[in-house]
Amino acid sequence: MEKIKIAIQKSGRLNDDSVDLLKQCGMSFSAMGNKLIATVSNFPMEILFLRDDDIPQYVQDGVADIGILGENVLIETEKQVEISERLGFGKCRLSIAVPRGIEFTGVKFLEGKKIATSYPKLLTQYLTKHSVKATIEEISGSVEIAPSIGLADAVCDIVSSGSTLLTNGLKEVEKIFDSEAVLIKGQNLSAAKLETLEKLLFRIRAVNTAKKCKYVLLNIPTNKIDEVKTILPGMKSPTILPLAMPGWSSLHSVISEDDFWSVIDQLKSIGAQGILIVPIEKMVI
Ligand code: PRT
Ligand code: ZN
Repeated sequence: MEKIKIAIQKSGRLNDDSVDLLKQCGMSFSAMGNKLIATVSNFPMEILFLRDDDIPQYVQDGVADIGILGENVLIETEKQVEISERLGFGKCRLSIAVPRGIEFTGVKFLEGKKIATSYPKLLTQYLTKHSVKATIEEISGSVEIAPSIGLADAVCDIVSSGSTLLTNGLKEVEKIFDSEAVLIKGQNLSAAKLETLEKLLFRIRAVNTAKKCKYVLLNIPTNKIDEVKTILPGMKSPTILPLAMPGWSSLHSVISEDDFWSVIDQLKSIGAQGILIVPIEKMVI
């Protein structure tokens, strides 16, 4: 396998989750201190720590082979790279917000207005799609203060909990883009590097699939097993083992996080006991 270089954020909101994901994939490295490069000792990989905005350019130019960054930044930088995998962390949205006292009547309200943003390309796409003409005031930080200092009528900024908007007297009125961290790759990777990337993606998928599921063990009266199968219809047959106590069986199964609690409630209501719920570390399907 040929060594692959991955660029991740040096510090900021995506750094911890990117480092954690690589560690959960079994990569052994030290990301301590002010280092710009770390070598993985047990996988052909080198890690470059960069500002997120620079990652698409580095991957396009082949300085890094792959990278992890927010899709919002990827789209905004418009570089020739491809998304290999959506990673499920760093979730946020790009939204239009206006001062709380303003009555927002829909996207046409923005006609002729001034909108402050660090995302001029995504905002332009949105305005063009709705045939709205507005002036875009591009600023690189503290976008949320623009209306209160008279710089703009509205903002277009990243929102996660909404508390930044709230403390600045703004309200979110239109979501224009949903973002999460993505793994990108350059367009001219050699076959040997693509092979290494496939190995990494295999591990990432195993880690991320496992995060969405729980392993459940429970005891159930044997005559209820047909009912269990109707409660867990979507999956392959659960494992059922007889217990030493006559009339009872032990059932092992994997349940998706999404319907986890409702499934547990239903299993309890038909007499399940001794329910054990175990996190899954990796899952290969
Ligand atoms: O130094 P570097 O350039 O690498 O980092 P950065 O300062 O440009 O980015 P950083 O670390 O702030 O964010 C990196 C990525 O995290 C972003 O590109 C998004 O993809 C993602 N992300 C997820 C967020 C947020 N959540 C987020 N809440 N990025 C920014 N914010 C900011 C937002 O700009 C606003 O100021 O947080 C504030 C809003 O948060 P709430 O919770 O108050 O709504
Ligand atoms: Zn940045």
